[in-house]
Amino acid sequence: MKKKTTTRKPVLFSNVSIEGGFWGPRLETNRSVTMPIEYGHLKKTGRLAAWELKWKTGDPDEPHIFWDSDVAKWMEAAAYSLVNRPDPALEKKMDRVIAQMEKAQRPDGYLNTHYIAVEPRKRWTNLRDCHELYCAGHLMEAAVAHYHATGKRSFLDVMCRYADHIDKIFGPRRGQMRGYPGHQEIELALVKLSDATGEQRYLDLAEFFINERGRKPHYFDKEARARGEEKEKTRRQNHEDEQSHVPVREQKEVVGHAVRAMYMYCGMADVAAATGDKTLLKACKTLWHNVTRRRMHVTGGIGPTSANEGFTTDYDMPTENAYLETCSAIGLVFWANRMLQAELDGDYGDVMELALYNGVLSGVSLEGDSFFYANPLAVHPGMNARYHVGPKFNYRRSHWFGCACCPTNVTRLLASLGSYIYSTARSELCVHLYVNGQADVDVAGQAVILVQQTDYPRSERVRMKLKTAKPATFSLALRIPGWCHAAKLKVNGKPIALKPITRKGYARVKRSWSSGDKIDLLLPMPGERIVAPPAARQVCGRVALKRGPVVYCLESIDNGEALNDVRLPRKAALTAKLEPKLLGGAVVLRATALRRNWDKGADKLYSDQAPKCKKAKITAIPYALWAHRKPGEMLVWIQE
Ligand code: FUB
Ligand code: ZN
Repeated sequence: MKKKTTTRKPVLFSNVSIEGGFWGPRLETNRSVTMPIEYGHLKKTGRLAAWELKWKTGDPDEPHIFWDSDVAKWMEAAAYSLVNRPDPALEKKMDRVIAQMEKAQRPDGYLNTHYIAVEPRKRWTNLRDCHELYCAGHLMEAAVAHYHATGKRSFLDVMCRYADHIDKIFGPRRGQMRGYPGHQEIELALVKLSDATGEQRYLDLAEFFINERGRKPHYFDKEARARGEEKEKTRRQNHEDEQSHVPVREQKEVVGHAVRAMYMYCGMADVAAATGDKTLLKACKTLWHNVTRRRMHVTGGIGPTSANEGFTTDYDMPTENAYLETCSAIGLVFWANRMLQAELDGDYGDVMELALYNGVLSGVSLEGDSFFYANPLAVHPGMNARYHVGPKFNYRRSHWFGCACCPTNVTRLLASLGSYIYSTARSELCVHLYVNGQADVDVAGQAVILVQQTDYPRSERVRMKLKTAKPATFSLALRIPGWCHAAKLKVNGKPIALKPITRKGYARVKRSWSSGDKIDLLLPMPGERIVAPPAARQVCGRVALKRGPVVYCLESIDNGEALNDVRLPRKAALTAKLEPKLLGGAVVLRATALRRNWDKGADKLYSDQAPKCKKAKITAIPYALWAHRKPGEMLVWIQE
């Protein structure tokens, strides 16, 4: 389809610097600690050596079907990091990996370490499960990032050859395969590749993959028969796991594997933006509504069960067993940012921010060296140690995983965080996130610098300053978060009434802006209680504590054991205090709650006596910061 672009575009991280404040130190840790550590893991586990194609049957470290994606996500993060912080040694390291990839590429353009080294005769025989197109997509994203960062075409050319090969194999023409990925990812990557190269075929291929999905006769059934597989009598049979149960425009509920779903919706939003296809955008909005109104956890985590790493039913909100993979919260951030460009609606910004500060950030430690895969909302270490076997479900962060999708995913998101803060349209500059730093943008035909000074979300105050060579008339659209009920705005010290200028969560201040103009935004964020609907039976009758976008939890190191015994009376005041020395500087919430006097000595399990309660002080910390001290219990949903 003919190319058509939406008018709103994110300001890319290359034009945004983030320093100090809440994010500066986290991003520095990401660059200087996490990235090198991850490179070490990629090396140690054989993921880098896999590209040498020396593996033989019987050797250790058999290249796994999605190892290529781990290396790719690391390469993408490294490329982003080169933009704002040139690093010749890192660039050389990347060049070496790229040279290895180029050498590994087959003459026809094919490139996948597992299928070249381990199952050379089985290329493209199991699209449903085997991740070839998924790995290709991650490599394409990395190549585009590397090209933008360095201007070098080395990686991009490799991936264009691979994309050309895939474009020959797949498509609607006679002799082509009408397949599509079991794990979506290549769709959004092909749109990026098309943007970077101007090659329309890549966009058309992304559109093909999206349009073909779920058509009957079902491709995955056909290929399963060709593999000689019996028809499976499992949930796989209905193809919800990989969101191919019906064509994408007919999908009304988010189902199946959560990361696959998120990446698919990103691809749909991208194709919709690039082609102007309103039916795809409409499908995205329907799915958005379903996930955010019925299937999203209070932390912005999604996909509650490990059974399919994904969605279950409406309002299913487990706590101790909640899976909520870090990657799926990351996928939600990616998708929300795309939806924001399609439509300036604070709903998207609110969810993006919620997932970022909670479901995503919990995935990496403050020190940057360990990670959560699952992000449950309650933990009892005794229970976890015994029954939630393996590092995915854990009460402390792991240094790495056999299935290591999450660590490098967080790294690439944080390394490009600048791209999620602003957008520009012809005469509009939008601010979605409040982050200390500076953006250099073009708006209304003028170069404008916007400086943000803030310690948000620890602080409620955001000061912005503008610099322009000459006055420029444009509208500054500021997200007024949905959780904020008493926002206040001043421009050059003069209060501006927000109600008349706020629509769908964005306050638009239109005027002629001059250098030195100051904007002060106050976003009061008292500690508050969040309740869930009765249908969310696992958490109903409980409250989650929240301050601004930050969700809180109790840990036993602050509150003693048996956290489920804590009851928080509705009237108990919540006080917020910044503790500069705690967990890198955290605002804690304190309250006087109640605890039951349970007769531990009684030799029986149950009691027919109403429990007597005594007062107990509680301290809650930001959820993303749990599991940094002595292991113990953790609880988000507190009994009221
Ligand atoms: O399958 C590749 C990645 O590993 C998925 O995105 C994650 O959910 C994990 O299964
Ligand atoms: Zn993951």
